[in-house]
Amino acid sequence: SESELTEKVERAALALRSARAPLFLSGAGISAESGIPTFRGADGLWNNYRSEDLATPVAFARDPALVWSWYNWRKRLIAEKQPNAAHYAAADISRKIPTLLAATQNVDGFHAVAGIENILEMHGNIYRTRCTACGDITENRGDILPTTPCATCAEPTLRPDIVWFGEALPANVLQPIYERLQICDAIVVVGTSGSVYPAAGFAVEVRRREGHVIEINVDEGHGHYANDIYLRGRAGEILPRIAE
Ligand code: BJW
Repeated sequence: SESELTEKVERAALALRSARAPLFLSGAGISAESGIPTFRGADGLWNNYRSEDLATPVAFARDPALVWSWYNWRKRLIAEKQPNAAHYAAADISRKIPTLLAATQNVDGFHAVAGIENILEMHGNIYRTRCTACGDITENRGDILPTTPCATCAEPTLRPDIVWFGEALPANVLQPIYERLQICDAIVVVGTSGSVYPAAGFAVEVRRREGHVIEINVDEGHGHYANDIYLRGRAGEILPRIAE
């Protein structure tokens, strides 16, 4: 009911404000209201595309043109859309709670556009390319072909600067998160199915330490544990209420 939700929003805001080492984690669901498809669920990308054909190093080695056409399509889609109320609320919360460490699994860059400071992009960014020959990372907003040359070396071997299945997450992103998890007493988890590691393990770790797990998701099947504050609903409606 509405009064139950209001009570939970207040508890969540209090838990966050009084936390010593708060952590924020978002997933594809936070961008759903911007019109960006999620991966899993009813309209999820993985219903029409096989992740193992597109989001693995093996897939890219086998058919770089196919992988690039998928990423070019997603780049164009994201370029037409904007951050929504949830991204702005997250930026608001991070301004009000300067100790908050914020991380996202999303590659759309919307958190940064909405003005959050220092968002840790765990799975990379769709507007960057990485040269497989020299490692050069460049902002690259246009369409890429397998023959598009790298600016710093002759090799035409640009890949998306994105973390695929089986690849390690960047250490400079993971290290501050793992340090935070050792002392984290409240985590806000927004719009993620919790099916991809290591991000899926963060709430588990905070629970183990008996911290608060504040979770926002439209789906049922979340928030079954003692210290959980489960807010079922759309991120764009609930997160702004926590930010108030
Ligand atoms: C709303 C909403 C609204 C909708 N409001 N909510 C077995 C056990 C443990 C681990 C493994 C294992 N087998 C394999 C692994 C490892 C693997 C993994 O976890 N696999 C699982 C599938 C089991 N992980 C990896 O490989 C990672 N790397 C790694 O582990 O490295 C180890 C290593 C160490 C040293 C050397 C070498 C290796 C890398 C993972 C990379 C993930 N990459 C992807 C795609 C690339 C990015 C891109 O192209 O965009 O990242 S997969 C895809 O899933 C994408 C996402 O970031 C990620 C997570 O998805 P997310 O964000 O949770 O989205 P959805 O769609 O799943 O959920 C959306 C949610 O929102 C739903 O719950 C909705 O209800 C909700 N929602 N609308 C609120 N309006």
